[in-house]
Amino acid sequence: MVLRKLPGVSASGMGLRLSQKFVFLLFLSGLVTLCFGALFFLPDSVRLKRIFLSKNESPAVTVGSDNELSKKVPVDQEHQRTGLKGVEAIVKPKVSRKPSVTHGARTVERSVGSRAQDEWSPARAHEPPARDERVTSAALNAPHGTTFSHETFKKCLLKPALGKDQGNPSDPETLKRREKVKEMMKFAWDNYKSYAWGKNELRPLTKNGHIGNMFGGLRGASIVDSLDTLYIMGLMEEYEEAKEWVQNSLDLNSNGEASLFEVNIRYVGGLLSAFYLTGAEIFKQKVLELGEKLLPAFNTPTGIPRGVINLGSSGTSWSWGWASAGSSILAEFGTLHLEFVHLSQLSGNPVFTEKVMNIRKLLNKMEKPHGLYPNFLSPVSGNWVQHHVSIGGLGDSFYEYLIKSFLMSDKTDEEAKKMYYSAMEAIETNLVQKSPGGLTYVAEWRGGILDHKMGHLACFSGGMIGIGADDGPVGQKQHYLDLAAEITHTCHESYSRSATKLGPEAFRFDGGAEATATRLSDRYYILRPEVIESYMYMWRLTHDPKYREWGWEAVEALEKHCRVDAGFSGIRDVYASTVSHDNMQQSFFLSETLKYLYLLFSDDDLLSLEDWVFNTEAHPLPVVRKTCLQEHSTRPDDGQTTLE
Ligand code: DMJ
Repeated sequence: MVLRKLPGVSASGMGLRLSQKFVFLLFLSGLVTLCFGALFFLPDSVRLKRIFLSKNESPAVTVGSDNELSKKVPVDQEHQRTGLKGVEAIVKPKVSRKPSVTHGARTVERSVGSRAQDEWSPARAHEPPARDERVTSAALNAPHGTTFSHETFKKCLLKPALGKDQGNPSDPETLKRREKVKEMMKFAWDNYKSYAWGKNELRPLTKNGHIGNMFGGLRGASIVDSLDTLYIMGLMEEYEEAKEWVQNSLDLNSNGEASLFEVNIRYVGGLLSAFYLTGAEIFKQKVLELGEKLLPAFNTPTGIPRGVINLGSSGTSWSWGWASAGSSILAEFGTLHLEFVHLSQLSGNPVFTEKVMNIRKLLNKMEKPHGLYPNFLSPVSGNWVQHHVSIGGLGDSFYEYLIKSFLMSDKTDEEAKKMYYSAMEAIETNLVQKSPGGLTYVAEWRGGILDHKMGHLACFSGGMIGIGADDGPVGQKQHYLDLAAEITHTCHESYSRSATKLGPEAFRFDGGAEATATRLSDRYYILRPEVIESYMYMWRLTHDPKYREWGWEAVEALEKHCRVDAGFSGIRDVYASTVSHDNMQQSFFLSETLKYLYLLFSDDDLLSLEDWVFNTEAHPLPVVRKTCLQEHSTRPDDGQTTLE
């Protein structure tokens, strides 16, 4: 618009008439309002909103009414809950990295992982938290409580960690078997060292290293996962190499996208147990530094962490692209408790325990369909997202951590105990089945409909139910021991019904199947530990020699089918007598499978179950005896941990 002075028209100072000025100002203010408003409709408006609305000023609505979540939740998040803007508004941009290298229906990338995750595919669900939302090193090192003394801790163990004689079994046949397992560990380690040192895993066929993308740029997963196994096996030279690598080369300043769950169970768990077993200060330093980096994942409206976190300075977190509607996974956010309680114990900083207690409280209060815990939960609204329930993948280690939290608290954590036994009751009522052939199994539940399948991952439950047998409702001990034995028997059947005597990834009990895989895509075995894990616990609980026999069958099968020139490899089809290898030596093979086998052939006082609980990656964490620790810490002769 051109503004000119018109003849005969009075004009004010700037040469404009009053009405022209008014129109101009009106136009200008309209333009400004429009531009400002438009910013809020752009897809990536969160950052701008942050500039204009401080965290505390977020407009809020009330979500729910009868639980802890009945509090202020920013409108953006409410939109996700009500679908006003749609889930996509929150989870965009959706990065969906589909697995690339397939063998069967899965890939190494996809199946590397865990009971908790099936695919690596984070969806960016949240902007980075502001820097000041992070817990700073200063806060972490603040004098929150007492300084942890390793000497005091050792006095509170009922038995020496490694037993009176390193767990040496008196029976020569068992000793021979134990030596064989030790040799397997040395072979796996030596090959990792020769061909993949510093990488996350060994590729034993191609003789190189694998990094993958689960650990956000962290390296040396096989080293950190092996520390305690090497130590308890007395492979001291190898343990020293591993320790030196942690000291000089474990770089925690990585900047990639990591699975919170995987980093926690392997790195945090591995470093914690290495510290407790050896007292070497370096492990404590590293684990506290790493623990701090995980805290931003909890910056969600509910405090339920997202699955993927950037370990760099941004602390950005995401939900998995494959998880429904930006949800978090039960087995991921429910598998932090043991490690986080120990992070608080070592640092004196209660923040770690607070984070996991918040998760616990929230889950405890929520309404549960038939008393069951579905696998997907929104970290924004705190509501269940889907009604899929499983004691295998996606759900499993949540239940494991309930009973182990109780045991690790020296049986004082009543809330964990109550939640565990109620969950067990619901699982027994709704999921536990008997096949026509008389095999007991735990089915999956999809909104009330049973899927008659059991995953290899679910086979850990034999051991879990076994260790929980003592403390259940009165008169239930034998019942739980029987159930544990029946499930372990079923899992053994899934091994013995295959050509290789190794078990498939999932087996079914429908269409005439009894503990066998019916789909090609379920036939692989990736050196997983769960079945052997249950043998180990059932041996310790019952001393029935069949568990050692079953363990030995597994050793022979591993030697025959999985051992290759340069390490151990998973196989693609357990039913084929001529095997095809997947070229991956998983880090959990060293951390779990071989450790559980070694313990199976050792005396019970090697890592006694009275003193230790194993995290879900088989890293032993000590029972916390608060009263004992306090009593000893007041005595002057108790030293602090020393630098090694
Ligand atoms: C391990 O990383 C852990 O046991 C996890 O809980 C499940 N998946 C693997 C082993 O199968």
